[in-house]
Amino acid sequence: MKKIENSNNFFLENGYSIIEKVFSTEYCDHVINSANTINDGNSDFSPLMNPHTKSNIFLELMSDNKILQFIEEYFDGSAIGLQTEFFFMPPKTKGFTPHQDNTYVQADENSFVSAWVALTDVNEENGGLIIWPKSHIEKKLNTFENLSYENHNQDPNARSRTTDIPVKYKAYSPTIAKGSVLMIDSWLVHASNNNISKDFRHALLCTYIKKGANFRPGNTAKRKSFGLL
Ligand SMILES: O=C(O)CCC(=O)C(=O)O
Repeated sequence: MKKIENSNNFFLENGYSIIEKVFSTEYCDHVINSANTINDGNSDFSPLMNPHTKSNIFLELMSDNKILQFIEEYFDGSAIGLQTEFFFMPPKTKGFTPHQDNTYVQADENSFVSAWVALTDVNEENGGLIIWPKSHIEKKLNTFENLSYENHNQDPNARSRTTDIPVKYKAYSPTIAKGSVLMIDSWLVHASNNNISKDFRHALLCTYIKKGANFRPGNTAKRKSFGLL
């Protein structure tokens, strides 16, 4: 395993890391307002795919120095953007089933990472993420069809399959403060809780690829790499 002399060691060992308070409350609210403007009063709150193509604020957020420093140290090279997805997650929305992002992206090893930005305080009740620390060590795990397929206001691929997780890995549902960022290894198994609260759970998923690395564009996400600011 690659040795890095700082906080990235925790990420390498555990497959995740939380960068606390990267964005202010005001900035998070500004991002949410921009997403609401793009959604234009629509009563369908399915996630917005690639909102960075509609408003520069998403590209600006994604180009944050603290996040980029973390990622470029991990890549040992330059990072470029791959995808953004904004989640409204209104009350009663079901969460994602357990998955590994690289099952879909099929990127080269150590060349792809996700930054999941909490735009509201998140917890087990309101749709916060569930992670299986250290499960990234397994690389690609088997998946199977999820029979209780239901995904109103959700990504079309959120609940169609699930992952066979070895029992030695234990689920952990971190509380994440508004403006903090969960960094996710491309093979870390993760999911999200159902939102059983009375509030929307806003979050922005940003994915990054190492410059020059291979990846699969995908039929729903339509990934196309792009430069950061
Ligand atoms: O925001 C969520 O509920 C889950 C997002 C996620 O896991 C993903 O897009 O890979």
